Amino acid sequence: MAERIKAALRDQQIEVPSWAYGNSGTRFKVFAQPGVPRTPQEKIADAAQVHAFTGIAPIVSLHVPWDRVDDYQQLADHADGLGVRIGTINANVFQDDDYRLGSVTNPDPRIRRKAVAHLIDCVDVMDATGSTDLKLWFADGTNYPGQDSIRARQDRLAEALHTTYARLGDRQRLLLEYKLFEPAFYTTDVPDWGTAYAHCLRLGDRAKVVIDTGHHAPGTNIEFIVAFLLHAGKLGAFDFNSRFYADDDLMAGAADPFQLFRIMFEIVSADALRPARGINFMLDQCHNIEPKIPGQIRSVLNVQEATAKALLVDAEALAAAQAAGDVLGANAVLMDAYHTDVRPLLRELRAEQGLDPDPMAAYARSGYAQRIAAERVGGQQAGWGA
Ligand code: LRH
Ligand code: MN
Repeated sequence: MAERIKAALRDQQIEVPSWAYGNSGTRFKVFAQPGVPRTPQEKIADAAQVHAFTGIAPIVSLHVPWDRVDDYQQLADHADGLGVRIGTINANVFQDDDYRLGSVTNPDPRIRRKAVAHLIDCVDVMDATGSTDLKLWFADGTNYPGQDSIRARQDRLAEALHTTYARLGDRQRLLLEYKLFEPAFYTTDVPDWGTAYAHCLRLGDRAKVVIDTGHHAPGTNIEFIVAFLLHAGKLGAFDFNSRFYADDDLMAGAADPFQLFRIMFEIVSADALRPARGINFMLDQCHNIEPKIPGQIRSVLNVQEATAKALLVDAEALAAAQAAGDVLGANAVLMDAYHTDVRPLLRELRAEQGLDPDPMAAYARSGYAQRIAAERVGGQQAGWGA
Protein backbone atom coordinates (compact mmCIF):
# COMPACT_ATOMS: atom_id res chain seq x y z
CA MET A 1 0.00 0.00 0.00
CA ALA A 2 2.65 2.55 1.07
CA GLU A 3 4.74 1.77 -2.02
CA ARG A 4 1.77 2.24 -4.35
CA ILE A 5 0.99 5.57 -2.73
CA LYS A 6 4.59 6.74 -2.84
CA ALA A 7 4.84 5.80 -6.51
CA ALA A 8 1.78 7.93 -7.34
CA LEU A 9 3.09 10.82 -5.23
CA ARG A 10 6.50 10.72 -6.91
CA ASP A 11 4.72 11.53 -10.22
CA GLN A 12 2.69 14.37 -8.76
CA GLN A 13 3.36 17.75 -10.35
CA ILE A 14 2.01 21.05 -9.06
CA GLU A 15 2.30 24.30 -11.02
CA VAL A 16 2.93 27.47 -9.05
CA PRO A 17 1.88 31.01 -10.13
CA SER A 18 4.55 33.65 -10.74
CA TRP A 19 2.24 36.33 -9.29
CA ALA A 20 2.18 34.65 -5.86
CA TYR A 21 5.76 35.89 -5.30
CA GLY A 22 4.90 39.52 -6.03
CA ASN A 23 3.08 41.94 -3.78
CA SER A 24 -0.69 41.45 -3.63
CA GLY A 25 -3.54 42.59 -1.48
CA THR A 26 -7.00 44.03 -1.56
CA ARG A 27 -8.49 47.40 -2.52
CA PHE A 28 -7.77 48.46 1.03
CA LYS A 29 -4.03 47.84 0.99
CA VAL A 30 -1.24 46.00 -0.79
CA PHE A 31 1.47 45.37 1.83
CA ALA A 32 5.01 45.38 0.45
CA GLN A 33 7.38 42.73 1.79
CA PRO A 34 11.20 42.69 1.90
CA GLY A 35 12.90 40.66 -0.83
CA VAL A 36 9.93 40.64 -3.19
CA PRO A 37 11.04 40.00 -6.80
CA ARG A 38 11.27 42.87 -9.25
CA THR A 39 11.48 40.83 -12.46
CA PRO A 40 10.02 37.65 -13.99
CA GLN A 41 13.49 36.14 -13.64
CA GLU A 42 13.45 36.74 -9.86
CA LYS A 43 9.89 35.38 -9.58
CA ILE A 44 11.02 32.19 -11.31
CA ALA A 45 14.04 31.97 -8.99
CA ASP A 46 11.68 32.09 -6.00
CA ALA A 47 9.38 29.49 -7.56
CA ALA A 48 12.41 27.25 -8.08
CA GLN A 49 12.98 27.34 -4.32
CA VAL A 50 9.55 25.80 -3.80
CA HIS A 51 10.47 22.94 -6.13
CA ALA A 52 13.91 22.56 -4.55
CA PHE A 53 12.38 21.90 -1.13
CA THR A 54 9.19 20.01 -2.09
CA GLY A 55 10.33 18.11 -5.21
CA ILE A 56 6.85 18.32 -6.77
CA ALA A 57 6.53 21.89 -8.11
CA PRO A 58 8.64 21.90 -11.31
CA ILE A 59 6.36 24.23 -13.32
CA VAL A 60 5.71 28.00 -13.13
CA SER A 61 2.69 29.77 -14.64
CA LEU A 62 3.22 33.19 -16.20
CA HIS A 63 0.82 36.09 -16.47
CA VAL A 64 1.09 38.51 -19.41
CA PRO A 65 1.88 41.43 -19.19
CA TRP A 66 2.91 41.05 -15.51
CA ASP A 67 5.71 38.71 -16.74
CA ARG A 68 6.44 40.45 -20.07
CA VAL A 69 10.05 40.13 -21.27
CA ASP A 70 11.78 40.88 -24.59
CA ASP A 71 13.00 37.30 -25.03
CA TYR A 72 10.67 34.53 -23.78
CA GLN A 73 13.00 31.83 -25.09
CA GLN A 74 15.71 33.27 -22.84
CA LEU A 75 13.27 33.27 -19.92
CA ALA A 76 12.49 29.61 -20.60
CA ASP A 77 16.24 28.88 -20.58
CA HIS A 78 16.57 30.81 -17.31
CA ALA A 79 13.84 28.61 -15.79
CA ASP A 80 15.48 25.49 -17.15
CA GLY A 81 18.75 26.53 -15.53
CA LEU A 82 16.96 26.67 -12.18
CA GLY A 83 15.41 23.20 -12.58
CA VAL A 84 11.89 24.33 -13.44
CA ARG A 85 9.96 25.03 -16.63
CA ILE A 86 7.42 27.60 -17.80
CA GLY A 87 3.90 26.25 -17.87
CA THR A 88 0.55 27.89 -18.42
CA ILE A 89 0.37 31.32 -20.01
CA ASN A 90 -2.34 33.50 -18.46
CA ALA A 91 -3.81 36.26 -20.58
CA ASN A 92 -4.82 39.53 -18.96
CA VAL A 93 -7.67 41.51 -20.46
CA PHE A 94 -8.86 42.94 -17.13
CA GLN A 95 -6.53 45.84 -16.37
CA ASP A 96 -6.81 48.25 -19.30
CA ASP A 97 -9.12 51.30 -19.17
CA ASP A 98 -10.55 50.17 -22.51
CA TYR A 99 -12.00 47.12 -20.75
CA ARG A 100 -14.33 49.08 -18.40
CA LEU A 101 -17.39 47.65 -20.16
CA GLY A 102 -15.73 44.38 -21.04
CA SER A 103 -12.92 42.99 -23.12
CA VAL A 104 -13.97 40.27 -25.63
CA THR A 105 -17.62 40.99 -24.79
CA ASN A 106 -17.36 44.79 -25.06
CA PRO A 107 -20.10 46.45 -27.16
CA ASP A 108 -17.34 48.25 -29.11
CA PRO A 109 -15.85 46.01 -31.85
CA ARG A 110 -12.55 47.96 -31.78
CA ILE A 111 -12.06 47.03 -28.13
CA ARG A 112 -13.05 43.41 -28.81
CA ARG A 113 -10.41 43.23 -31.55
CA LYS A 114 -7.83 44.69 -29.15
CA ALA A 115 -8.65 42.03 -26.54
CA VAL A 116 -8.51 39.18 -29.05
CA ALA A 117 -5.17 40.49 -30.32
CA HIS A 118 -3.80 40.12 -26.78
CA LEU A 119 -5.07 36.55 -26.55
CA ILE A 120 -3.32 35.77 -29.83
CA ASP A 121 -0.13 37.45 -28.56
CA CYS A 122 -0.25 35.06 -25.61
CA VAL A 123 -0.23 32.11 -28.03
CA ASP A 124 2.91 33.62 -29.59
CA VAL A 125 4.42 33.62 -26.09
CA MET A 126 3.46 29.95 -25.73
CA ASP A 127 5.26 29.17 -28.97
CA ALA A 128 8.39 30.83 -27.54
CA THR A 129 8.27 29.21 -24.11
CA GLY A 130 7.09 25.79 -25.31
CA SER A 131 3.94 26.08 -23.18
CA THR A 132 0.91 23.97 -24.08
CA ASP A 133 -1.80 25.73 -22.04
CA LEU A 134 -3.42 29.13 -22.59
CA LYS A 135 -5.54 30.05 -19.60
CA LEU A 136 -8.34 32.52 -20.12
CA TRP A 137 -10.18 34.23 -17.28
CA PHE A 138 -12.44 37.13 -18.18
CA ALA A 139 -13.45 39.79 -15.65
CA ASP A 140 -16.17 40.66 -18.18
CA GLY A 141 -19.67 41.27 -16.86
CA THR A 142 -22.16 43.97 -15.94
CA ASN A 143 -23.05 45.80 -12.73
CA TYR A 144 -26.67 46.78 -13.34
CA PRO A 145 -29.69 45.11 -14.98
CA GLY A 146 -30.16 46.44 -18.52
CA GLN A 147 -26.53 47.58 -18.82
CA ASP A 148 -26.00 45.26 -21.81
CA SER A 149 -27.55 42.26 -23.58
CA ILE A 150 -26.62 39.04 -21.77
CA ARG A 151 -27.17 37.04 -25.00
CA ALA A 152 -25.22 39.44 -27.24
CA ARG A 153 -22.27 39.25 -24.86
CA GLN A 154 -22.32 35.43 -25.13
CA ASP A 155 -22.14 35.70 -28.92
CA ARG A 156 -19.19 38.08 -28.70
CA LEU A 157 -17.45 35.77 -26.22
CA ALA A 158 -18.00 32.73 -28.44
CA GLU A 159 -16.58 34.58 -31.45
CA ALA A 160 -13.43 35.63 -29.55
CA LEU A 161 -12.91 32.11 -28.17
CA HIS A 162 -13.35 30.65 -31.64
CA THR A 163 -10.76 33.01 -33.15
CA THR A 164 -8.27 32.24 -30.38
CA TYR A 165 -8.87 28.47 -30.52
CA ALA A 166 -8.22 28.51 -34.27
CA ARG A 167 -4.78 30.08 -33.66
CA LEU A 168 -3.65 27.26 -31.29
CA GLY A 169 -1.00 24.78 -32.38
CA ASP A 170 -1.79 21.06 -32.41
CA ARG A 171 -0.30 20.42 -28.96
CA GLN A 172 -1.80 23.55 -27.41
CA ARG A 173 -4.98 23.82 -25.31
CA LEU A 174 -7.33 26.60 -24.33
CA LEU A 175 -8.34 26.50 -20.64
CA LEU A 176 -11.45 28.53 -19.81
CA GLU A 177 -11.85 29.67 -16.20
CA TYR A 178 -15.21 30.66 -14.71
CA LYS A 179 -15.96 32.85 -11.69
CA LEU A 180 -19.29 33.65 -10.00
CA PHE A 181 -18.67 37.39 -9.55
CA GLU A 182 -16.03 40.16 -8.95
CA PRO A 183 -15.09 42.51 -10.33
CA ALA A 184 -18.54 42.47 -11.95
CA PHE A 185 -21.40 42.45 -9.47
CA TYR A 186 -24.57 41.75 -11.55
CA THR A 187 -23.69 39.38 -14.41
CA THR A 188 -20.36 37.71 -15.13
CA ASP A 189 -20.07 36.41 -18.69
CA VAL A 190 -18.41 33.13 -17.62
CA PRO A 191 -19.97 32.72 -14.14
CA ASP A 192 -20.11 28.99 -13.66
CA TRP A 193 -18.90 25.61 -14.81
CA GLY A 194 -21.94 25.07 -17.01
CA THR A 195 -21.25 28.16 -19.10
CA ALA A 196 -17.54 27.32 -19.41
CA TYR A 197 -18.41 23.70 -20.30
CA ALA A 198 -20.88 24.76 -22.99
CA HIS A 199 -18.37 27.08 -24.64
CA CYS A 200 -15.63 24.42 -24.49
CA LEU A 201 -17.92 21.79 -26.01
CA ARG A 202 -18.57 24.08 -28.95
CA LEU A 203 -14.87 24.95 -29.41
CA GLY A 204 -13.46 21.44 -29.64
CA ASP A 205 -11.33 18.76 -27.95
CA ARG A 206 -8.50 21.06 -26.93
CA ALA A 207 -10.78 23.41 -25.01
CA LYS A 208 -11.09 22.49 -21.33
CA VAL A 209 -12.52 23.98 -18.15
CA VAL A 210 -10.46 25.39 -15.24
CA ILE A 211 -11.87 24.99 -11.74
CA ASP A 212 -10.65 27.75 -9.44
CA THR A 213 -11.72 26.57 -5.98
CA GLY A 214 -12.45 30.16 -4.90
CA HIS A 215 -14.86 30.97 -7.72
CA HIS A 216 -18.11 29.35 -6.53
CA ALA A 217 -21.14 30.38 -4.56
CA PRO A 218 -20.87 29.39 -0.88
CA GLY A 219 -22.09 25.81 -0.39
CA THR A 220 -21.23 24.69 -3.94
CA ASN A 221 -20.21 21.01 -4.08
CA ILE A 222 -17.01 21.45 -6.08
CA GLU A 223 -16.13 17.74 -6.15
CA PHE A 224 -19.39 17.10 -8.03
CA ILE A 225 -18.19 19.53 -10.72
CA VAL A 226 -14.81 17.75 -10.73
CA ALA A 227 -16.45 14.32 -11.15
CA PHE A 228 -18.81 15.55 -13.86
CA LEU A 229 -16.15 17.35 -15.95
CA LEU A 230 -13.71 14.46 -15.55
CA HIS A 231 -16.40 12.08 -16.73
CA ALA A 232 -17.09 14.34 -19.72
CA GLY A 233 -13.38 14.64 -20.55
CA LYS A 234 -13.59 18.40 -20.14
CA LEU A 235 -11.61 19.04 -16.97
CA GLY A 236 -8.37 20.79 -17.92
CA ALA A 237 -6.98 22.28 -14.76
CA PHE A 238 -7.38 23.51 -11.22
CA ASP A 239 -6.53 26.84 -9.66
CA PHE A 240 -6.15 25.66 -6.11
CA ASN A 241 -6.56 28.07 -3.19
CA SER A 242 -9.00 28.28 -0.31
CA ARG A 243 -11.50 30.72 1.08
CA PHE A 244 -13.81 31.40 4.02
CA TYR A 245 -16.05 33.84 2.13
CA ALA A 246 -15.42 34.81 -1.53
CA ASP A 247 -12.38 34.72 -3.85
CA ASP A 248 -10.04 35.04 -0.87
CA ASP A 249 -7.14 33.31 -2.65
CA LEU A 250 -5.81 31.89 0.62
CA MET A 251 -3.45 28.90 0.80
CA ALA A 252 -4.88 25.70 -0.66
CA GLY A 253 -6.22 23.49 2.10
CA ALA A 254 -5.91 26.22 4.74
CA ALA A 255 -9.61 27.09 5.03
CA ASP A 256 -11.08 23.69 4.15
CA PRO A 257 -8.65 20.74 4.05
CA PHE A 258 -11.56 18.28 3.96
CA GLN A 259 -12.85 19.85 0.72
CA LEU A 260 -9.38 19.58 -0.85
CA PHE A 261 -9.31 15.90 0.19
CA ARG A 262 -12.77 15.28 -1.36
CA ILE A 263 -11.62 16.95 -4.60
CA MET A 264 -8.41 14.89 -4.74
CA PHE A 265 -10.42 11.75 -3.99
CA GLU A 266 -12.48 12.33 -7.16
CA ILE A 267 -9.22 12.79 -9.06
CA VAL A 268 -7.59 9.66 -7.62
CA SER A 269 -10.66 7.47 -8.02
CA ALA A 270 -10.79 8.47 -11.71
CA ASP A 271 -7.08 7.67 -11.99
CA ALA A 272 -6.53 11.27 -13.15
CA LEU A 273 -3.54 12.19 -10.98
CA ARG A 274 -0.91 11.02 -13.48
CA PRO A 275 0.49 13.86 -15.62
CA ALA A 276 -0.34 11.76 -18.69
CA ARG A 277 -4.06 12.32 -17.95
CA GLY A 278 -3.57 16.00 -18.76
CA ILE A 279 -5.10 17.60 -15.67
CA ASN A 280 -3.04 20.62 -14.71
CA PHE A 281 -2.83 21.06 -10.94
CA MET A 282 -2.01 24.74 -10.38
CA LEU A 283 -2.03 27.05 -7.41
CA ASP A 284 -3.60 30.50 -7.79
CA GLN A 285 -3.02 32.37 -4.58
CA CYS A 286 -2.04 35.68 -3.02
CA HIS A 287 0.09 35.85 0.10
CA ASN A 288 -1.12 39.28 1.22
CA ILE A 289 0.32 39.20 4.75
CA GLU A 290 2.39 35.99 5.08
CA PRO A 291 5.86 35.40 3.59
CA LYS A 292 5.37 34.26 0.02
CA ILE A 293 7.85 31.42 -0.59
CA PRO A 294 7.01 29.62 2.69
CA GLY A 295 3.33 30.23 1.87
CA GLN A 296 3.81 28.48 -1.44
CA ILE A 297 5.75 25.61 0.12
CA ARG A 298 2.99 25.14 2.70
CA SER A 299 0.34 25.16 -0.04
CA VAL A 300 2.16 22.57 -2.15
CA LEU A 301 2.51 20.38 0.94
CA ASN A 302 -1.21 20.78 1.70
CA VAL A 303 -2.10 19.52 -1.79
CA GLN A 304 0.38 16.64 -1.39
CA GLU A 305 -1.12 15.68 1.99
CA ALA A 306 -4.68 15.75 0.61
CA THR A 307 -3.52 13.60 -2.31
CA ALA A 308 -1.82 11.06 -0.03
CA LYS A 309 -5.00 10.75 2.07
CA ALA A 310 -7.08 10.31 -1.10
CA LEU A 311 -4.70 7.57 -2.29
CA LEU A 312 -5.19 5.82 1.07
CA VAL A 313 -8.91 5.24 0.50
CA ASP A 314 -9.61 1.49 0.38
CA ALA A 315 -11.32 1.45 -3.02
CA GLU A 316 -12.44 -2.19 -2.76
CA ALA A 317 -14.05 -1.75 0.66
CA LEU A 318 -15.68 1.44 -0.55
CA ALA A 319 -17.12 -0.20 -3.67
CA ALA A 320 -18.46 -3.10 -1.58
CA ALA A 321 -20.13 -0.78 0.93
CA GLN A 322 -21.60 1.36 -1.87
CA ALA A 323 -22.93 -1.71 -3.68
CA ALA A 324 -24.47 -2.92 -0.43
CA GLY A 325 -26.10 0.44 0.21
CA ASP A 326 -24.14 0.64 3.43
CA VAL A 327 -24.25 4.41 3.81
CA LEU A 328 -22.36 4.65 7.07
CA GLY A 329 -19.88 1.96 6.05
CA ALA A 330 -19.05 3.72 2.80
CA ASN A 331 -18.66 7.07 4.53
CA ALA A 332 -16.44 5.47 7.19
CA VAL A 333 -14.06 4.14 4.52
CA LEU A 334 -13.50 7.66 3.26
CA MET A 335 -13.26 9.21 6.73
CA ASP A 336 -10.71 6.61 7.85
CA ALA A 337 -8.41 7.72 5.08
CA TYR A 338 -9.06 11.39 5.79
CA HIS A 339 -8.30 10.97 9.49
CA THR A 340 -5.05 9.08 8.80
CA ASP A 341 -1.90 11.07 9.55
CA VAL A 342 0.09 10.81 6.31
CA ARG A 343 2.90 13.09 7.45
CA PRO A 344 5.23 10.23 8.53
CA LEU A 345 4.81 8.61 5.09
CA LEU A 346 5.51 11.93 3.34
CA ARG A 347 8.62 12.54 5.45
CA GLU A 348 9.81 9.05 4.45
CA LEU A 349 9.08 9.76 0.79
CA ARG A 350 11.07 13.01 0.87
CA ALA A 351 14.02 11.33 2.56
CA GLU A 352 13.96 8.65 -0.17
CA GLN A 353 13.95 11.45 -2.77
CA GLY A 354 17.00 13.03 -1.09
CA LEU A 355 14.91 15.92 0.20
CA ASP A 356 14.74 17.24 3.74
CA PRO A 357 11.72 15.54 5.40
CA ASP A 358 10.57 18.98 6.66
CA PRO A 359 10.63 21.42 3.71
CA MET A 360 9.35 24.41 5.71
CA ALA A 361 12.13 24.08 8.28
CA ALA A 362 14.73 23.37 5.60
CA TYR A 363 13.76 26.51 3.67
CA ALA A 364 13.88 28.60 6.85
CA ARG A 365 17.38 27.27 7.58
CA SER A 366 18.58 27.93 3.98
CA GLY A 367 18.95 31.69 4.54
CA TYR A 368 17.40 32.37 1.11
CA ALA A 369 14.81 34.76 2.59
CA GLN A 370 17.50 36.86 4.27
CA ARG A 371 19.66 36.80 1.13
CA ILE A 372 16.96 38.13 -1.21
CA ALA A 373 15.90 40.76 1.34
CA ALA A 374 19.50 42.01 1.38
CA GLU A 375 20.08 41.73 -2.39
CA ARG A 376 16.77 43.01 -3.78
CA VAL A 377 17.04 46.65 -2.81
CA GLY A 378 15.77 49.32 -5.16
CA GLY A 379 13.88 48.79 -8.37
CA GLN A 380 10.11 48.26 -8.59
CA GLN A 381 8.76 45.34 -6.59
CA ALA A 382 6.48 43.14 -8.71
CA GLY A 383 2.74 43.26 -8.11
CA TRP A 384 -0.57 43.18 -9.98
CA GLY A 385 0.03 46.66 -11.30
CA ALA A 386 -3.68 47.37 -10.89
C1 LRH B 1 -9.17 35.60 -11.27
C2 LRH B 1 -8.02 34.62 -11.19
C3 LRH B 1 -7.44 34.22 -12.53
C4 LRH B 1 -6.13 34.92 -12.65
C5 LRH B 1 -6.10 35.85 -11.52
C6 LRH B 1 -4.74 36.11 -10.99
O1 LRH B 1 -9.73 35.79 -10.01
O2 LRH B 1 -8.40 33.54 -10.43
O3 LRH B 1 -7.12 32.85 -12.53
O4 LRH B 1 -5.87 35.47 -13.84
O5 LRH B 1 -6.94 35.28 -10.55
MN1 MN C 1 -7.78 31.57 -10.87
